[in-house]
Amino acid sequence: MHSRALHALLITVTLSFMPAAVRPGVDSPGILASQVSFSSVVPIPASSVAAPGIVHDITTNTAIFADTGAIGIADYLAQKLRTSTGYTLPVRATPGVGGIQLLLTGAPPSVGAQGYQLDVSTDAIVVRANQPAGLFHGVQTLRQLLPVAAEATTVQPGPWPVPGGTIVDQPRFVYRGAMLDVARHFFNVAQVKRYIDQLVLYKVNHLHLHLSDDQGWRIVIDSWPRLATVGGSTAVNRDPGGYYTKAEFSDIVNYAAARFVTIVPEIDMPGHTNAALASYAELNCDGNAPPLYTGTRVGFSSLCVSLPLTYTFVDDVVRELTALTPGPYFHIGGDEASSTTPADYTTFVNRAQGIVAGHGKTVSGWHDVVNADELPSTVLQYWNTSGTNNAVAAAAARGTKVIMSPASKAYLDMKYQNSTRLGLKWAGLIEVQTAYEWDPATFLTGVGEASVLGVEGPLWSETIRTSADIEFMAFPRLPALMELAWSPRSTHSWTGFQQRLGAQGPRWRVMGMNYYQSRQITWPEGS
Ligand code: TNX
Repeated sequence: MHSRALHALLITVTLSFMPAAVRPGVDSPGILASQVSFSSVVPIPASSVAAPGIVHDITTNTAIFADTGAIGIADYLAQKLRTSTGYTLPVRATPGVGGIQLLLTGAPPSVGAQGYQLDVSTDAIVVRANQPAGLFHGVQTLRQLLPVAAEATTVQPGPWPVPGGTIVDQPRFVYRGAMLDVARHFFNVAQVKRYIDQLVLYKVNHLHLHLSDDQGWRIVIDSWPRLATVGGSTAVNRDPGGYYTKAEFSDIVNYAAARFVTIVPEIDMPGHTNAALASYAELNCDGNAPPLYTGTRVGFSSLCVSLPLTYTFVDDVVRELTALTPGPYFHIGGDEASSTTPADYTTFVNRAQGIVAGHGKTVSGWHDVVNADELPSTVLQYWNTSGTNNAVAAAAARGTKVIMSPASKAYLDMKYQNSTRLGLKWAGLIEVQTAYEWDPATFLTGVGEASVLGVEGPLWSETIRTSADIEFMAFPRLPALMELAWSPRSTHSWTGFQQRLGAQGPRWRVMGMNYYQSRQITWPEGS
């Protein structure tokens, strides 16, 4: 038997992982060998046909050929693979022969703006898409078809086989999101970038940053400097505060954009505003600034709806943040405003929507904003646990789009089990199966497939302080949510997912990530 073909059979190597973090190049080579196949890709592709016995090896001679418009993606892939393979992997303009080809021609129209076709043959690895975003998603699939050692941060011995076949893949929903609460605890630029790098592997294309809350204000606003310097000084439990300068925020936006992730900034209003009210006495109805707050209660603060200065403030904040944010959405929060009267809530949300629209952005908000007069373009983010909400259903019937984040399924800050060290449980315990076993298009009565813009996994950070904490709560539930958001419903299978997800564990190890080793998942031995 040809040694390549033999290798294709032998990549089914029994894994033996050390309980501690893997040290690529130090631990035994077996740690880095793992079984990859078309059936270990998450989210599962819309369609795939394996070519048994066909393998394409990436070798020292492999070049990456890219169409104009795909050079950046080729550089991204080359950089990742150079680190682990040690090969030069030159990036060249098309046309070329063999190697890895990233092409903006020849993809089926059916894959749309975000989908791709991936063909792996003995001759070449070819990714085709109609738009760069599709190529990027195809490259993420390709990463998952390589041995996990390809994710190592030091040079590994190889070989680097990719299983042969064809994948034609496109998303079910256009919006696939994660939310990070940087207000309850602050996460710096490096931590946000690290999370972005982990998210894109599962085809997330929006990162919603919850930039303000009672416990902290996290972005510099030049016309209201004390928001950051005073309001940003605290965090839950008196942990260190922090904020992004405008340059840092732009750095995050650009880093995300280079990975086809749109940043959605949220300034939560009119409730969840104690950090702002504590920074400026004149924003309070009684002219007195409340103390800064480091607890975890919700619903006690409100902007002063009758005060003209409130709208100057909102306009300044929206204008300055909008100038930093190329994406279409501005999230106005709007949740849990229990210290605002219903009439004031409506007045405030209506004016805030007008301000956001006036600055050229589409409003998104927690679904509570349906209690005001939502604009036809406003996107509602549904967070409640109930499968019935007449107001949201009525809005959907009028054409309003909904992002599904039901807390009992999608909240990444809920505990997995009672014994989980991190997290809350007001919306219930969310084991991996619970996160996977629901349908975004049937969860909420009256909000069907056509009304669902997508799915988002919010990670509130009352109990979350480190990157290791973020990873523990997001993995593996975020990939579960992203399979719901990306893969056609016809592919849905818990038993299939248990296997697919298990195959990700070794990859997370090599990437140096923390994750929850759920007993519901078939992890490769020892991982
Ligand atoms: C509810 S649901 C909140 C947040 C909390 C979270 C904790 C919603 C839009 N708001 O203020 O951080 O629960 O799980």
